[in-house]
Amino acid sequence: MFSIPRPSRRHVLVGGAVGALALAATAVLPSTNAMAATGCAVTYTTNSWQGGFTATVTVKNLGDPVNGWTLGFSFPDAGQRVTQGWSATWQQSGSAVTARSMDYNGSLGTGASTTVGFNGSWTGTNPAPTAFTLNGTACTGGTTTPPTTTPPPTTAPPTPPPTTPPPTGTTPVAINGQLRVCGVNLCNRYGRPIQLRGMSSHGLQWFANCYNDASLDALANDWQADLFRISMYVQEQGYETNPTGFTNQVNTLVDKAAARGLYALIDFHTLTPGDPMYNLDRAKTFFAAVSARNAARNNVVYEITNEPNGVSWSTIRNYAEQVIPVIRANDPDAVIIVGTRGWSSLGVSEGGNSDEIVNNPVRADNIMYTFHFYAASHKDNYRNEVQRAAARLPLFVTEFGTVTYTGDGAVDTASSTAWLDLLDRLKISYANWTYSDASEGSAAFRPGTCAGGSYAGTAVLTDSGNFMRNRIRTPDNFPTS
Ligand code: IDC
Repeated sequence: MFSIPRPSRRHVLVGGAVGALALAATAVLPSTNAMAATGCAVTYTTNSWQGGFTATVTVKNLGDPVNGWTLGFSFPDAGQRVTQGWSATWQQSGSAVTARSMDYNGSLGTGASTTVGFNGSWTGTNPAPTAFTLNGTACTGGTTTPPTTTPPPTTAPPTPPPTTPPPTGTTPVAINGQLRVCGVNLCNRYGRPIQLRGMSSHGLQWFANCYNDASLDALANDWQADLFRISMYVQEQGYETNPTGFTNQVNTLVDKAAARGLYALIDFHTLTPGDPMYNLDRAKTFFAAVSARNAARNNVVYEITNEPNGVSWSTIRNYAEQVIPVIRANDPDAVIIVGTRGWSSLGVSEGGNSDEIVNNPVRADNIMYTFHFYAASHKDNYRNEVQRAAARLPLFVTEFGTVTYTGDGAVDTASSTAWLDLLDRLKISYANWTYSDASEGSAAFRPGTCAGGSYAGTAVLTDSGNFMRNRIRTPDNFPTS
């Protein structure tokens, strides 16, 4: 499913050849050290479409450690512009571009690499830059330790990959592209209803070590998932303790999802307190940042509040009508998902039902409503309400468990199967709680898996993980016309 490249235009430049970059290590080492080894490798990859592109630039330090760096390059075409950068401070003057390191990625040890990126626009042509500098020093390629090193090899640059991409890619995002709500469904770029199936992270503040290239490779390739929900708690040592750090962590995971053709669901994981208004200012700040940063991406879906509880629908609606415009200002076409009353039970867990939403919908387009369930706790009366609501409201199951609402206990196979059969039939998208190795029944991985670093296959899975992997791995049904 993932063997064919996405329909993007890739430029890969490797150090020692065109695009290699020199690290001016002497600028940051003690001035007596004039013998610092310098050198690095750069990979510059673009994903381009008419008028726009996303560039991902990975810098690998092949020389001595540096602490603080400025990357420089020039666009070959005068119409190329950086519109929004991340993981560095980006500036453009004429065709010259600079990216200055941030506090958290300025230190690069020998052999270490860091990835930065930007969204850009272009008018004429969109070629990749061919020369880079770091801290003002032109790239010479490879590792250089003056004055005793041998010159860099003069081998020919590697053959670039073909510049004509295949007509279609096979990842979920390559096939479906920008999503939008049509009627009560989630539709793909062909305007056809689809169902996305995937997994939710656990709290990023606790399980950051579970979300990395290897685990997301397993999610995309072994699980063949479509969707990764990025659960950023706001309280419980989450976002409120370090807004910049958590925002960056979310953005990094959006990039990792995008690199694998997975949709990324950005979950502003409010839980306690249950009143979303408690976090309104934080939500505006957070969503302004992530929507500006990811506006040009087509794989992002925004979930603005996880599980409101103990508050009226009108309060939730009021919150939504304040947060949605913040996102729309930057990212007008993204799908946005609104939590519902009673821990996103459409009101059922607090004695209500979906009529309160149907009668007073959020006044915004291209939105969906959240429904959550835990299969061992929530059964026929909840299923009946979902079936009833699904005829009138676009629903997205952004979180559910195969176990009880505590997140623990045994898998309820019968109820979980009944739920997922229903969601499949109604083409309701879902994300399962959790893609983590938490010591609780809802976690997909056995405790200790994330420290081990190997995620594919069934040996690392719990009962819930096995059940979910089997459900998610079955072929998708994505119409392409
Ligand atoms: C649970 C976690 C658990 C954590 C607890 C409090 O599984 O490890 O201690 O949150 O943060 C939800 C929430 C989700 C809960 C989950 C299971 O969205 O945060 O996770 N649940 O209790 N709603 C219903 C169940």
